[in-house]
Amino acid sequence: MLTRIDHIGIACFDLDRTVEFYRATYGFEVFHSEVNEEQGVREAMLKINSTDDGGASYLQLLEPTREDSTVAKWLAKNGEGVHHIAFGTADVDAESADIREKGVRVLYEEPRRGSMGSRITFLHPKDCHGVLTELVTSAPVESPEH
Ligand code: CMX
Ligand code: CO
Repeated sequence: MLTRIDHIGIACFDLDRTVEFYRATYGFEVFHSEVNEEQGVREAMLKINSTDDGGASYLQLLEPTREDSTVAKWLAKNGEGVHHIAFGTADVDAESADIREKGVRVLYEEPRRGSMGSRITFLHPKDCHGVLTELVTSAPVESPEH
């Protein structure tokens, strides 16, 4: 089951300036930032709200780290803007298998590492009415030690 909007991915040329726009305009603060070399992005996650499945919804601001990355290619073609949407699920493996059976191309054989230790995969935008769609299972919340 897909239970929340996990994030909206927004491609930008300058992460620091874009973070500052979201802070100054809306008051959103950076919850987490990291570089994901496999995906070729430097990213900032701005937490917007918690969700009733125990997760949260974020904006994911993305700046490419290399010219041959998917986000760099997309920015060169389209300029800045909304790059993808991501749905949250407790079981990205099961969701991927179900959706693949429906004839939608799931881009990865096995989910890969996403923000904050999550596991992610993508659905091809050409099979999703033009929307690059990501599926996310968050890393388990560490339980306090007893
Ligand atoms: N949204 C909608 N359509 C898109 C798109 C996007 N983000 N990216 C590409 N497309 C469309 C293109 O417009 C193009 O359509 P036309 O043929 O009609 O022009 C078609 O898809 C092929 O595009 P392309 O520029 O040739 O790009 P590629 O096929 O090389 O790559 C894709 C497209 C989806 C396979 C690639 O972007 C991908 O693997 N994405 C998943 C990984 C990713 O996006 N990582 C960055 C985010 C990381 C994170 O969220 O953590
Ligand atoms: Co994403």
